Amino acid sequence: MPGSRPHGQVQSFVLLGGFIGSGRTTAVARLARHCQERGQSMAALLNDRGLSLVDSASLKWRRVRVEEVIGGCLGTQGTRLTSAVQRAGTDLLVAEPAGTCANALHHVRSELGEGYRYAPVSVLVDPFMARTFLCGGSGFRSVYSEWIVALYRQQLEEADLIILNKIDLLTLAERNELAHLLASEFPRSTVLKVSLLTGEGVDGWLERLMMYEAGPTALGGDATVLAQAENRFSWLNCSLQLSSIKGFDAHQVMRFVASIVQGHAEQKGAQLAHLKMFLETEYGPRECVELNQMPGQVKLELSPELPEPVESARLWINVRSECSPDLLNNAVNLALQQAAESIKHLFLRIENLEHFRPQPGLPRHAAA
Ligand SMILES: Nc1nc2c(ncn2[C@@H]2O[C@H](COP(=O)(O)OP(=O)(O)O)[C@@H](O)[C@H]2O)c(=O)[nH]1
Ligand SMILES: [Mg+2]
Repeated sequence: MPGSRPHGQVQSFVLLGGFIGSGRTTAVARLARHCQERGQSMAALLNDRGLSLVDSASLKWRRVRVEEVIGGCLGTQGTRLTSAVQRAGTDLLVAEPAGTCANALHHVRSELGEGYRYAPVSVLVDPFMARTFLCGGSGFRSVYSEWIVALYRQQLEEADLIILNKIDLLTLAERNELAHLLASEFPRSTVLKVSLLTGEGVDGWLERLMMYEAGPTALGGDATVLAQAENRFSWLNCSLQLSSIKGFDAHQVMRFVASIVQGHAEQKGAQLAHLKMFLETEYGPRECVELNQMPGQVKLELSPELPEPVESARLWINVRSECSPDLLNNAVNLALQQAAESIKHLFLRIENLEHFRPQPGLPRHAAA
């Protein structure tokens, strides 16, 4: 029941907001490790749309307890949110709202009530996006529409802590300059410089999350911005089985699929906000490969090579872009078809493939 404290051990609620690609899932995994080391129980509340979610697969593979809250923005999910919290029953709940959400804590708090310790709201930022958001130039503002730019601002306005992530990619001077710019633009927030990759600054941040409380969440956010921004994005989620009697090179398959999807989208004038894949082998070493591409940063990130050819695997593909869902569907279908035709002995069987754009005005619906 909304407003009452659930059964179980739930005590602290940590919200990790931010735009797509800012590092929220990486932070969830880092927090899970922190809790494991201290014998605390933790569950990740992943808020997204549809089935076959890469982040869920990747976190479960890392043995993180995952509860999915599937539908619109986390704060609008009513009973789905309360049920997920009750199912979890852990010391700590770490929520990753969908990248197109803002002002989630305001709504979560009114849904769950005051029986929790709400940790300071952290909003993660990718330095490249933050810089082009603040200073212009080719990047964020040239890639996304005004609604997405407004959403990005709204996300940051909710932050108690702005987590300037990926500082390993910046010089010392760049870190300081960007932190200063963020602090001037969002004076109610404290800016922390962090690299989830190297661990720099992470302990100090986690300490604050564990010790302090969220500031007052007076802001409910501008509902028009949220609705418009959500309605601009399209989702594609897919999961499939891959097999080959002779074995296949997992990296080759993922590179191939990524390049066709990316190439097709570009050819049609679309920019992918993120293309993320996760591969889990069924036999032999259970290894994973993840791949992300950020706007303006052509980037292929692959986990270390699998030690031997893979005979059987499951692949998850998630694509998010400010374009039509059909475009994403065509791009992924083309990539899978060409992979089956061009990579010798590779057999693909799609389990689930859905592409959609959230319906405006129906914030509580679950994606089809
Ligand atoms: N260089 C660098 N990359 C990072 C860091 N944190 C996350 N990433 C990468 O940023 C990408 C997006 O991260 P992810 O956690 O999936 O972002 P999310 O969309 O906000 O959940 C992935 O390729 C991560 O490996 C960091 O501190 N430094
Ligand atoms: Mg994520």
